[in-house]
Amino acid sequence: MSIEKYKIEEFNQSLLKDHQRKLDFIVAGLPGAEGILQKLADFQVAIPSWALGTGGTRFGRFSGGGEPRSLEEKIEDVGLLHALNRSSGAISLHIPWDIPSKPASIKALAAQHGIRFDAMNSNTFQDQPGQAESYKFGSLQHVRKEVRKQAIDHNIEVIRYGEELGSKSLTVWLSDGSCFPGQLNFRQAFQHTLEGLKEIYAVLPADWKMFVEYKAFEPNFYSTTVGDWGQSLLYTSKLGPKAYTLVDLGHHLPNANIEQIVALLLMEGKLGGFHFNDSKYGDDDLTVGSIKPYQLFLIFNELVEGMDARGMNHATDLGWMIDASHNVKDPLEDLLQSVEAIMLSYAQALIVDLDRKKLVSAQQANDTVAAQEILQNSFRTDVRALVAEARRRAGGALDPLGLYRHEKIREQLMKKRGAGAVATGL
Ligand code: LRH
Ligand code: MN
Repeated sequence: MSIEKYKIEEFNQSLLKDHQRKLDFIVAGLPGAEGILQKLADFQVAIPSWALGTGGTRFGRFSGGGEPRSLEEKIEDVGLLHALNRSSGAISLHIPWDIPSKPASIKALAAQHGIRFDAMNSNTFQDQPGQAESYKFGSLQHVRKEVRKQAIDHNIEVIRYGEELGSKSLTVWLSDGSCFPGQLNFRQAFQHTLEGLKEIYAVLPADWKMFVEYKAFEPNFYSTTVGDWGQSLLYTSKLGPKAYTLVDLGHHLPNANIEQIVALLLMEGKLGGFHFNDSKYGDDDLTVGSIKPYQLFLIFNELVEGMDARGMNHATDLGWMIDASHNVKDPLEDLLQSVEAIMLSYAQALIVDLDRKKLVSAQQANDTVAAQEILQNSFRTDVRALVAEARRRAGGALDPLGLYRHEKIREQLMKKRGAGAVATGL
C-alpha cells in the first residue's frame, strides 16, 4: 500500500503556517542553514527487513496484525516509510528470512519505491529445517570443519543474492562464543573464525565491503568470539581493506563510551557503519534515541568531526542502518520515530560543526566549561523544523507519524493483510 502525494501535500498545508514560524526562528540564528538542509536531504537510513513485524522475547510475542507476509510487502512497507519521511531510501535484508526468490522483480519493485538494497545479513545463529550441520556450538569458530564450511558457503550464497539486488556489502554477525569457562579454546576459536572470514572475504566482489559486527553477550553468556570493538578491529585489520567494523549501539557492556569507540574506528579508517537502536540494560533493540538521546548526539558529533577530518561523504561513505525489535509498538511507527531521532542528532551535530573552531580553541585552552557549553547548546537546540523542512522539500510529510495515524494506515494494512498476518524476522 502506498500513500498518495496529494494526501501528503494536503496534510502539510494544514501544518505549514506553524512550521514556517518555527523554521524562520531557527534559520534566523543559523548561518549555513541551507547547507544543513541539503545534507539532511541526502542522508538515507536503511530499514531492517527483520523489523517490519512485531518482535518478541523468549517470554512472548504479541503481534499487532497487518504485518508484511512476503518480501514484496516488506518492500512496500519501507516504500511507505520513505514516502512519509524521504529518509528511508534503503532496506537491509536478512537471509534466509528474506530470500529474494525472483530477484529481478524484487529489484524492480524496490526501484518503484525509490528503495535500494543496503547491507545483506547472513544468519549462522539459527539451524534451518533440513540443515546438515548444527550451529549449536557456533559456526565459523566450530571445532568441526564441516560446520565451518557450511557457514562459509552460506555467507557466499548471501553475497550472491546481494549481487543480484545491487547490494554492495555483507554484514557478518556471529553469535559464536561459549556459556561456561573451559568450554572453548579462545585462540582456536579466533583462528577458525579468521580463516572462515578470510574465505568469505576472498570471494567478496571488488566494490563490496564486509562489515564485522561485534557483540558483548547473548546468546552466549560467558564469551563471544567477536565480543567487542577491539576484537572486531583485529579481524578487520587482518582481513584487508574491504573489511570494516560495524557498531550496533546495543552490543556494548554497560557505560561503554561508544562515541570514543566511533572516533577511534573512524581515525583508523575501519568504521563501516551502524545498527542504530537504544537500550537501558542489554541488547534491548529499543527505539533510537528513546533512552540515551545525548549519547546518540555525541556519537554523531564524533562522526561529523571524524568524517570531515577524512574528507568523507556523510551520506554514502558509511552504512547507516537501524536494527531494532518492536515488542509493544506498531513497527512502522517505531521505525518513523527511530529515523526521526537519527536525523535530529545528525542535524544537531551539524550545528556543532558551525562552532567547530570555537570548540577546538576551548579544547586547546582546556576550557572544559566552554567546550561543554558548545556541545550542550547544540543538543539543546530544537532542530525539528529543520529536519521537517528537509523532508517537505523532498516531497515528504512535515509530520510523518501524524499523517500515518491520520490516514489510519495500520487499520488499512490489517484489513488488507489480516489481523493474524505475521512477518518473518526476530
Ligand atoms: C544481533 C543483531 C544482528 C542481527 C540480528 C538480527 O543481536 O544485532 O545484527 O543479525 O541482531
Ligand atoms: Mn545488529
